[in-house]
Parts: sequence; C-alpha cells; structure tokens
Amino acid sequence: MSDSRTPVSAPTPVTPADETPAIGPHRRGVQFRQTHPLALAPVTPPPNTVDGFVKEFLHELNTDLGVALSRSSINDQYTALAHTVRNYLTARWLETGRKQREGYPKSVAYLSAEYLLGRQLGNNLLAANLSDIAEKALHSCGLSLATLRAQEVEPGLGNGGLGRLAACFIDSLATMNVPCIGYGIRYEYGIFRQTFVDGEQVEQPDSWLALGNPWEIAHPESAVQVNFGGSTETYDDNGVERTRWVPAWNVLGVPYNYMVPGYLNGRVNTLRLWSAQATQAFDLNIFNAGDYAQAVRAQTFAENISKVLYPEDSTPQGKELRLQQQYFFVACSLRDFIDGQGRDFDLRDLPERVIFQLNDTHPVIAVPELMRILLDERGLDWDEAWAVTSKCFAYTCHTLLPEALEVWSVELLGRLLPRHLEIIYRINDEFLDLVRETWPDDYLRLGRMSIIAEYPDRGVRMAFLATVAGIKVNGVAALHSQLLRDKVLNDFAELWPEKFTNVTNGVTPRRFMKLANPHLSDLITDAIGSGWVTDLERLQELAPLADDPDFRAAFTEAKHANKILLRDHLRVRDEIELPTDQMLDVMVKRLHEYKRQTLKLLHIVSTYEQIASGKVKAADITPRTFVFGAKAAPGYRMAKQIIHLINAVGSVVNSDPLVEGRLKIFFPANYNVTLAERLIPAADLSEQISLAGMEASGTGNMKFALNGALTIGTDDGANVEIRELVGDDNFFLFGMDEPKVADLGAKGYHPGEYYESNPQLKATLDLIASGHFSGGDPMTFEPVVSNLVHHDRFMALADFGSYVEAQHRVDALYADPDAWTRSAILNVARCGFFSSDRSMKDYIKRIWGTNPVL
Ligand code: NBG
Repeated sequence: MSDSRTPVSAPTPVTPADETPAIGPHRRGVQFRQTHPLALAPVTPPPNTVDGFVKEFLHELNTDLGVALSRSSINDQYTALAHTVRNYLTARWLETGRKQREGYPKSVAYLSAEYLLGRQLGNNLLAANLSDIAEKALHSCGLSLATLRAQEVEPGLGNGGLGRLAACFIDSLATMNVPCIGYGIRYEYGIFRQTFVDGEQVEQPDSWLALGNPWEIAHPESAVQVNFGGSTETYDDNGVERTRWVPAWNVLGVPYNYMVPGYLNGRVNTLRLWSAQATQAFDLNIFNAGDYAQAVRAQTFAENISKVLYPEDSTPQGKELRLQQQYFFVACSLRDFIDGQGRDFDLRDLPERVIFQLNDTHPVIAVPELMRILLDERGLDWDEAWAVTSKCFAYTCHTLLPEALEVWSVELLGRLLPRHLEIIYRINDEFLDLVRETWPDDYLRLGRMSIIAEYPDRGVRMAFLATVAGIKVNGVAALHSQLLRDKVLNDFAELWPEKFTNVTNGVTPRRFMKLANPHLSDLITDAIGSGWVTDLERLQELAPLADDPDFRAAFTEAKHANKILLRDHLRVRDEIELPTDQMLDVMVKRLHEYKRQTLKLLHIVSTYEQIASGKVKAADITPRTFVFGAKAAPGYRMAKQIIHLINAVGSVVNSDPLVEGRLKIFFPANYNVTLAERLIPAADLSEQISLAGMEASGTGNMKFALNGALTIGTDDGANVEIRELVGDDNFFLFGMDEPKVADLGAKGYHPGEYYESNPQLKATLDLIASGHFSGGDPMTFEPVVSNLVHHDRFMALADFGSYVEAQHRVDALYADPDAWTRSAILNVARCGFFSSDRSMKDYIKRIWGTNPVL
C-alpha cells in the first residue's frame, strides 16, 4: 500500500521568474496578461441577422480563403459558409469549455473507434437555429444553400450501426447538456466508396479530406506521444520493486477538434479525433545519402496508423495495424483526459471526474493502459490502481455472433504492448482467484471464463477483459441484453448479476426527423407544437390524429412529397427513375448473411417467377419498387456475390416488359448517411428481416418507424420493442423467434428439406440456378444458391414461407390506403421511446450514476 498521496499528481510546475500570478494557459509554460478591454470581454458570436451573416461569410471568403465572391468556386463558398457557421458556434464552445474547467463536473468520455457522423453543415445550422438566416444571407449573395450543402463530403469514419450510434449519442448528450467528450480516430480514408462495375462491387478510396475539412481544428502543438513495442524491466524505487516499459518506437497523436452542438441550447461539446504522425519526419542521414524513399519510411509507417478505417462490420479484423489503431487512440485519449484535469489532480479521484464508455471491444486496451499509468507513472500499488480502474469503465457489447468478439493473439499483444500484456495477465490471475473462490474445483468454468483463451491459439478475449473491468456491461436492445446474460457472457452474469443491464439503442430526432424529413416534421409541429424534437415521447399526442381524415391526407401528402424529392435526387445521383406512385419497399444496411438480404431477394424473384411462369397475372400484384442499399466488406466474398445477384436480378426484372409498371428493383451504390436521410423519409415498408437472435438491435428499424414506414420484421433486436410499442396490428411479424431458431439448430437444420417441400421456393431458387439472371450461365450464382440449399447458416429457407405470407398481409393493408396511413401514423406516434435522448437517460440512470449532468 502506498501511504502518501503526493506521488500521484504530476510534477509541480516551474515557478515563473517574476513570481506574478499568471493568466492564460499554464500547460505550455506560456504566460501573459490581458489588458485590452476586448481581450477581457467574453467571446461573442457574430450578430444573429442576415446582414451579420453576410458580413461574416464574405469575411471568411475574402480573408481566410483569399478570393472575391465573384471569383469563388463552390468549394470556396462551401468552406466559407462552414467557417461562418463555426464562428457562430465558437463562443458557445469556448464557454462550454470554460464552465467545464470551472467546476470539473463528472464527464462522459465516449471511446469509439468509429463515428459515422454524416454531413455537418445542415445539422450545425439546425443546432444553432441559423438555417433561415443562412438561406436568406446566401440568397442575397446570389447563392443557394442547397447547392452548398451538396458540396459537403460526409465523414464516413464508421462502418454502420455502431459508428452511427456513437454519432447519435454525442448529439443527444450535447442536447441534454451533459458534459461529454467523444474520442476517436481521424481516419484519412473513411469507409470505402462503393461503385458497381457490371453489377459487382468495386471499392474506391474515400478521400474525404481532399478538398479540405472546414469543421475540424487541428492542434499539432498539443500532440501526444504514443509508445509501442520493446520490453519491460523492473527496478528498485526506494525499496519498492517497480516495472517500467522500455518501448522501441513511438508516434505522435495530433488532436483534431470538432464541435458537437446541442440543439438550440447553447452547449457545444467536443469530439476529439486523433491523427498519427511520425515523431521524426525523416532520417536526415539517409536522406542526404540519397535514399529518399528509405528516409521517409518511418514517417509513412507511423502515419499508416490513422490512414484508413477497417471496413469490417460485425466481424473483427485481427490485423496488427488494427491493434495499433486501437491502442493509439486510446492512449492519446486517456493522456488527454488526465492532462485536462489540471496539475494538482489526484488520479485516485478519477472515478469522480469521468466514466469511459467503451463502444464495443475496440477501445478495451484502455483498461490496462490506465492501470499502467497508475502503477508505473503515478506509483500507485496494484490494489489502489485497480480500485480506480474498475470504477472508470463501462462496456457496451454490440454483437451476438461469437466470431465477432475480438480476441488478440498473445504473441501480437506481447510484441506490440508488452507491459499491457503483463498487466492483463495479472488482472486475469486475480480474477481467476475470485472464480476459484466462488466455484472451487470447477476447472471447466475457469477455462471458460479466463481472459486468456488457450485454444485454438493463446489469445486475449477483449470482451471478457471489458466485463471484468467494467462497472456495467450492457447490450443494446432488451432481447440482445437477455441473450448476452443467458448465452454469450452467461458465466459472468452468474458471478455478477448486477453488472449486467440493458440500454436499448436510439436515434437522434434532430438529424433523422427534423433535418431529414422537414415535410413530416412541419406537419407534426403544426399538430402538437415543437417540443417533440427534444422530448420525443410527445409524439404520442399524434395518436388520436390517426383517425382524422385531414391529418391522414396531410401525412400521405408528406410521404409523397418525400418520394418526389428522392426521385429527383436519385435521378441525378444514380440515373434512376423512381416511380413515386407505388409502394416503396426498402432494405438498407450492411450486407451480411445474418441480415438476410437474400431472403428479400427470394421474395422478389418468387413474385417475378410467378408472373413469368404465368401462375399469377402481373395486373394482380401490388406494384412495388424495391430499393437496396448495402456495402459488403471487401474481403467478404459471399456478401459481394449477393450484391452481384441483386444487381443482376434488377437488370433483368427492370427491363422485362412483362412486369413493367409492377416491379422495379434499384440498388443505388454507396449507401451512406446522406443517402439514408433521403431514402428513409420516402419509404413505405421497412425490411428488418435478420434471423432472430442475430441482430443486436438495429437502428435503421427505428429511423424508418419514426418516419412513418411500417416494418416487416422478425422478432429480433429492437424489432421486438418496436412491435410491442406499435402493436401487432401495425407491424408485419414473421419467422421463427429466437427459441425456435435455437431448437431448430439443435435438432439439425436441413435447408434442402424446405427447398424440396415448398414448390414456390424451389421454382425461385431453380430460376436463379438456371442462369436466367446471368446471361444463361448457371455457374455465376451457383455459390449463392448452393450455399442456401446446403448450408444456409441463417435459415433463410426456413423463414421463407412465413415471410411470403407476411408480404401478402402487407399487400392487403396497402390496398386500403386509410388503414395503411393510420398504421403509419401510429408507428410515428408510438416510437418516441427510440430517441437517443432516452438512451442517454438510461445510460445515466443505469450505468453512469446520477452524475454526470449539467
Ligand atoms: C451493430 C449491430 C447492430 C446495432 C449496432 C449499434 C456492430 C458490431 N454491431 O444491430 O449489428 O444496432 O451495432 O448498437 O457493428
């Protein structure tokens, strides 16, 4: 036990020579005294008027970009506009920071390797209530806000739901006035840009920074050093044996700050993304000797760390560079947070200042990193360090697929982070002591629960480490949390039942309703006032209006207007001509077998086959437009073949006169947040058809329901809660539930039996197998068909019959527009629960404690 609290805080600063009390930042030793009245006054934003906005905009254009309006490019105008909006938010940002340092309220530090932010301009205008002023100001300069908005390249620093959730959460925390800092990685290349060549996915680099990024502010002077490799050694520290890490190499982490404005509340939180830089630009000796490439090798190597986002979703990528990325951003973030607490701060009080929320296992290496800081840098003993560390983290799990849980090989971890591996071993030893005490002689359990896996190779199970260290472990929907407790982390739940909790995901109504769907938003505001934007449960007040014919008509009109907007958008973006007078049936999400895009496709091909074979008259089917949007991980072959098949079916069906006016299939490439904002408000039917027990939550499902689409879905993830809230009459449920799936799996699943016994399913698969969609070549899609008929891990064939039957119910309801619209309105009215504001309240209540608020 260390008996003194002195060694814990950082070394005392050198006293300035003249002993005068310093004003201004101490951290870099800069001392200055303000005297000018303006320098002493609070920072103020530009005037909130059209003229004030124009002046600021022109100032940015002229002085920052150095161009006259008459000579400026659209990118100049967009950049100046972004800077202008930023300038309006700056005063609030500085004020938020000042208040933070004044009181040091407990903060949330959200650690996430991904943030799928979407475009910033519209959201920031909305948060600052500047949309109208900006529109008028630009108009008076002869410019259009819509054109400049279209110029923004969205920061695709995430793969899918997990990254988008992080973005929704930081929006909600700012809006709810909760001190939060988001930490992550500033990837130079985000999620790849998807294009199709002959229907096949081709990836292109996402050079989102090519035209500059007006939303970030770099602070190279505050770069943080991050070490890697080397070895550890012990030494004698006044009779105490201590360990230190002797690293072999290091890089710098340069912080880039982004504003995270709350909605109309004056708070602006920070998102801090780290960019890797070499500690030394190049080796001068080698350079002088003429080997230029070799001279910059170290630099290239270091900068690779934040070069590109791993495009994997729901399955981890066990690559060394990925572990480097994880440690890199976590080490920078912990250092940054701790340094920000001031010099005299005693790290033993850290749990009063922060909760580090671990967004999946990607940042879990933060646990041994904090231990290392406390033990090796601050001289705490093990028990003290663990007492602090085990109060600072909480872990959110986002998956159920066993193969998706990260395991790092001991060999790799030891090579890259030798001290961390030692610490992990010790954490595991102490933890296994506890397991032994609790269940003496239960060796199987010890093996099952050990943080270190022995098979197939020695590896560190990051989810277990997070569970052992976290104050809480949560799943992301009720069913998911229950399955975590009962299955994936069952031993841990027996040991610490109180550690496990649920927080159902949510989405931000600012971006996904107010910004994305102004038609519906205005209609809602006219009906119930504007309070719903920050208090989404108030949507309930819409429920009685489901029976009001005038409201229904207005609702239908808003949906139709959104279809027209989408049609216009896709016409330019993808040269697609979207029908606006029929059902729009949408499935957008990452391409993954468990999500079952193939099941959707089987339904489409089945409908087509029935017409093509004369079993059904084209005139008798409900006209539908199917839209897919999905990226496949570049190395995921089956997913890419499924994309190819969807496109192939689309090109045959779309050009077949037999189904003209009745069926269309579109697959706009490069589904992203920007496209989601256009598609979701226009959709009638939302496809949420994963195999029960596989989708942790889903958040697209919430966005669709809140925008007035009806869901056809399985009892999976948050679908379960959506259905419970909207009612069975307003949700098209189909398929096996999770216990049935488990039973069937245990009994032995034979997809061939479904193929043989369901003639419609057989005809459908046979049509694909015949080569009908591949120019007569039966081999092109043979792997997809044979995988379904012989393996079908996600039981698409087993659910096919029930799915088709549910689609008939969809058609029947759609045939009654009043009944359909009534249901759609009730979906909106009853889904207020799915606001990410509510998720944040649940985190505060169930995980973070009464603090942190205000
Ligand atoms: C995803 C799940 C989704 C869930 C999001 C956000 C990963 C690892 N998980 O179901 O697949 O909605 O996380 O929680 O990306």
